[in-house]
Amino acid sequence: MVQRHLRSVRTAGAISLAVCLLVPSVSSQDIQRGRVVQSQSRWATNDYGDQRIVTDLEVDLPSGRVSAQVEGGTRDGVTLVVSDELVPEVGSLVEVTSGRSGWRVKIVEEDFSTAGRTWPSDSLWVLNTDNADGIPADTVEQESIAAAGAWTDQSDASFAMTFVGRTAQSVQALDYTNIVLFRNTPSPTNEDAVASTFCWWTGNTKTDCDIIVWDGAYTFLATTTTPCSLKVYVQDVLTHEFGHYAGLSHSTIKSATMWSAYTYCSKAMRSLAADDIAGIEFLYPPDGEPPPPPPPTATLTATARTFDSGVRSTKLVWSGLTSANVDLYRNGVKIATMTNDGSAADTVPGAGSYTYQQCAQSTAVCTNQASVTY
Ligand SMILES: [Ca+2]
Ligand SMILES: [Ca+2]
Ligand SMILES: [Zn+2]
Repeated sequence: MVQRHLRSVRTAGAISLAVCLLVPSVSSQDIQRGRVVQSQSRWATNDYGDQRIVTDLEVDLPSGRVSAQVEGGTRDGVTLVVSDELVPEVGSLVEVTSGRSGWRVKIVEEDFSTAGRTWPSDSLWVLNTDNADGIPADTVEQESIAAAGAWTDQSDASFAMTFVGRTAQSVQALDYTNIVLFRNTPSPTNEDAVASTFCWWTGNTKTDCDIIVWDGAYTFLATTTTPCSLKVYVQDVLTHEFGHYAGLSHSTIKSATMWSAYTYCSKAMRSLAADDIAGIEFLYPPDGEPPPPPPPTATLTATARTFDSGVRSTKLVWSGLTSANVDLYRNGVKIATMTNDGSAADTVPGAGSYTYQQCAQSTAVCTNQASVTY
């Protein structure tokens, strides 16, 4: 499978950045191919106090050499990757396209749909619900949980990203706390970005992923908010970003959640495509055995009958138990063991309420409880 990596690069040494979820999609005009000829990473901190590794690049193109900075890289044995895109290394083949905010560089990479880095176990994350578009905190929380849960609920991957609480923290850093937050600015390095996922790892093991929604660049909506025009449904964007968080890169399949462009007002990304499911199950193979089918539901009905003689006799009808014999319980006390033939009668000692249950003999496999009153 072909893998697409998008980056935005401004010329002449200005800042550039890995790009996620461009709106609109990158134009195909004025594409030039070239190779990275220099790549040098360093630590940096931006105006928000965010920890960064920044890589200075030079790219040889047919039209000349382009200098740029890319957010992400490896320094002092630590790697930062933005939106799980690979960091351009010397020799990387890239495509450069003119874009609204300058130049974009797409690394030409083929034959895999993930970066191969995974979490060693289920990953916990916290949420800062503060946003500038008036989405209620409870709604932000609910839709964030749904976005993370999509990767578990819609696949058989043996992995979960679990919400553990809210936070007031608003700085993205390698602090072993995975945070989802809104920032009321555009991305400082790419005005087109809708959201970005910043991940750190050592070896092939992820250690920290932070998701930033660029609240200052777009208007975000809750699912139930309509009408929508030139706006972004936050659950869909977060579902895409949690795909990066899990370890997926962009897909070349346009219908996939991990496609790199969001279409305004679309609610499609919250539903995983087969390609997304294949990707997450590649990273986190399903457990060997499928879960056992649930036992058939056993049911019991009880009917109160009072005969002319004054005898009160409860008619019991049940089904769904597979044992030869069944134990009949009345008000929680076993009163008889009988053949499992599906019907019986119980004469009660007097007026009152009686609750019945049939269980497979000497087990806790039981029908529902059924009550009668005389
Ligand atoms: Ca963090
Ligand atoms: Ca906004
Ligand atoms: Zn992305």
